[in-house]
Amino acid sequence: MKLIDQPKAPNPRRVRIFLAEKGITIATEPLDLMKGEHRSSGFTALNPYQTIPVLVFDDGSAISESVAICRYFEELHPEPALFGIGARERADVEMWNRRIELGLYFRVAQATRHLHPAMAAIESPQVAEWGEINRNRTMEQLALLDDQLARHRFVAGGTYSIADITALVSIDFMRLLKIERPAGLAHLARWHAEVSARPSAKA
Ligand SMILES: N[C@@H](CCC(=O)N[C@@H](CS)C(=O)NCC(=O)O)C(=O)O
Repeated sequence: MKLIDQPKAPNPRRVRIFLAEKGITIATEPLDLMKGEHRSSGFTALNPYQTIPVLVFDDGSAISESVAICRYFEELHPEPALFGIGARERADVEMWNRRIELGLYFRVAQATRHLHPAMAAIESPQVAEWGEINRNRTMEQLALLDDQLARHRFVAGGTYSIADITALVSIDFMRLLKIERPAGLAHLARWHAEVSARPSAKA
């Protein structure tokens, strides 16, 4: 089994942090998005959607989508639980992971893809106006997250989960476009310092 990965890309990092939290080590194979390697026929056969990460099994079959890969490992290695325990906690984790992925991550990714010159390699055409709209809307998403973190230690409540991983990766991805975190969001800053200090954050 191996994970097709790129060290700087945010979605593969989600899986690497998840595996580090579980203490799981697997082989990785780097793929260079900037050289268009994800558009090769060999890679497209593994994932027709041409995105990484992809988990490739020894029989040649594959799973893509970061959350699907994480769920696979959660089933095999339930502890520590990163998708919640019990009906209510699982629903909270699902809700927050989707909110962060479809809200914050989407905004940061669209801003970066449409505004950062290096991203022209994978986003064509780049539409600067759409990038600016998303950069501005990132601020609303950060304020919503700060409000949640004013009341809870972690994104989905009292326990670290995949929602924290998705949020950490999204916020760190803001650095590429130099999107600043508003200084007033003290709860977000407190949480970011705490989750960044976990050994898994280096993954
Ligand atoms: N929903 C997918 C998103 C994967 C994704 O967008 N990966 C990026 C790297 S972070 C990618 O491969 N982009 C290539 C492209 O858009 O051409 C997941 O969670 O795995």
